[in-house]
Amino acid sequence: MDLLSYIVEIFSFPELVSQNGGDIDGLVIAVHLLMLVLFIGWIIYYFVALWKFRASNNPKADYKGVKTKTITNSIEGAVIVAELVLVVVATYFWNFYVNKADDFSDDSVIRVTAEQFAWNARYPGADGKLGAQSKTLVSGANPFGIDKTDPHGEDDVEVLKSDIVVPMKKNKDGTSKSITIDLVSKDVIHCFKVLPLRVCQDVIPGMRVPIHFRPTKVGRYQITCAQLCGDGHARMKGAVKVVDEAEWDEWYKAEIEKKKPAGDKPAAVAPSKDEKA
Ligand SMILES: [Cu+2]
Repeated sequence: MDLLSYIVEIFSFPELVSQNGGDIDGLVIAVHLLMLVLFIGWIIYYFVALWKFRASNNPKADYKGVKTKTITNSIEGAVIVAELVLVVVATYFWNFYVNKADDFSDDSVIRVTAEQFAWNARYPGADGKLGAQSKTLVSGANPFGIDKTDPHGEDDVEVLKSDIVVPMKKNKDGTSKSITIDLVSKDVIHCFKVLPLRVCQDVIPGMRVPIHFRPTKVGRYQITCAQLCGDGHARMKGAVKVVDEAEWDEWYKAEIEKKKPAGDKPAAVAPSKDEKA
């Protein structure tokens, strides 16, 4: 019994904590069912061929083979049908997701920068907007290429090589609000893979690739880099920490506070400026 439950467990899907992740699982099941049908079809064909062309029935080998075009036509037909199904289904879903993209409210946008071999996050400050970032500005002093001339960037919160904290907020109808993570890379191609969220997206240098998900359960979920990105690839682990709204507010406030020491000074300096005037 233990063995059976173990077998069931290793063939089951990993924990699901994403509202739309079930669609991915559905697609995986559909592809496997299609493969099962093809597998059974070819096995039947194999045994029919073995039986029909057995040595006792055909003592002399026929080197000319089949002369009719039935087999060739049916195989070509099957290939055309399979391709058509793929193109039609793929186009339908592509169209569906492209047009539905507006539904993602972008309530929380977090920029995640991948580097050899860590994940870094940047959150918008009080203005709710992230400062501009460009690969052309990357230098030793500015590892993430932050555009210092963009005022939106001044109050941004940076969390380096630590858990990427995301809030689990609910809509009035009980559904989860969408989180958008903008993925950028500082150096080479990485891949942001979080199995329980059913997210797996390549992070490509020079591109900003947004991903969307709606977390449904608080917890800490491992990020695996799913692209071989260098000799430290195997240790390029991180975590997405999904927290409830209260914990998020507390965490975010604390991060803003951390930036305060520098921010407090202008307030103290400001009156002296007035005095001068
Ligand atoms: Cu990597």
